[in-house]
Amino acid sequence: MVDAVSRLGGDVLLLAGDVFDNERVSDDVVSWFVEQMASVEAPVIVLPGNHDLAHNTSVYLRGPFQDVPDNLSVIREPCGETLAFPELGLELWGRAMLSHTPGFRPLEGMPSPTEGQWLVAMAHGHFHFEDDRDQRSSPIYPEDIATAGCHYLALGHWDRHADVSRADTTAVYSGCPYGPIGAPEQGAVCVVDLDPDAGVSYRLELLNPGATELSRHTRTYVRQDELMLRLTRDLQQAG
Ligand SMILES: [Mn+2]
Repeated sequence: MVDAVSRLGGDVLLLAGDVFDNERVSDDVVSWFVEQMASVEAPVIVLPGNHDLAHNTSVYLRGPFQDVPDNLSVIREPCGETLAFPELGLELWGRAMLSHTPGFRPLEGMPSPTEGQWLVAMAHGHFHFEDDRDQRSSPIYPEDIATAGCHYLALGHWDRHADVSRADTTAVYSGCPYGPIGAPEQGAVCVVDLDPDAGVSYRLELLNPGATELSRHTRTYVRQDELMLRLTRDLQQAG
C-alpha cells in the first residue's frame, strides 16, 4: 500500500479505521506502522475505528504515536475535526470513535464544504440499507449520506468494497489491502479522483493479483463450510 501511493500518484492516503485489530498489539508493531507511514510520500490521515478506538487506552496514545512524522495525522476529536490542505484545495473531516455503540453516529457534525475547497469526509461504521431492520453499532443511514454535503465519503468497517452512494454524495467502502476474508486476490486500494471538470470518480487498484491460486482454495473451503452450516440448519428445521 505504501508503494502504491507513489506508484499511483496519490496526494493523500486515508486509512478509515481498524488499522490495528486490538490494543494488545506490541509496541514493535505500532512502531513499525509509524515508520511505514513516515515513508509514504504524501500526508496520511488515520481515523480510529472500533478495533482501534480513540478512547483513554487507545493504541494511538502509545509511545510511538507521541512523536509521529510530520506527514501523519490521527483524527482524535470525538466531536469531529477538519484538517486543511490548502495546497491541494482539500479539507478532510472525521469524527473519532470513543465507543462502538448504536448511539455513535459517525457523520454527525460534519461541516459544509468551504467555498472553492473539496470536502472529503472519513467515517467508520455500519451502513444500514433502506430495508435493513436490525440495529447495529456506529450506524450510517442512507439519509445521513444523502444529506452529508461532502464531495466524497471514505468509509471503513466492512472488509469488502462497496459503493453506498446516495443522492449527490459518493460514498464508498474502500475494501482492504489484504482483501476480504477468503479472497486475497481482491486486496485493493480505492483510488479517488477529484476533478474540477469531471467531478468525483474512483476505481479499485488490485494489490495482490497473484493471490488468486490461494484464494481459489480458500473460497472452496468457505463454500463447503457454508454448505455444511446450511445442511445442519435444514436438518434442525426438519427435525
Ligand atoms: Mn470496524
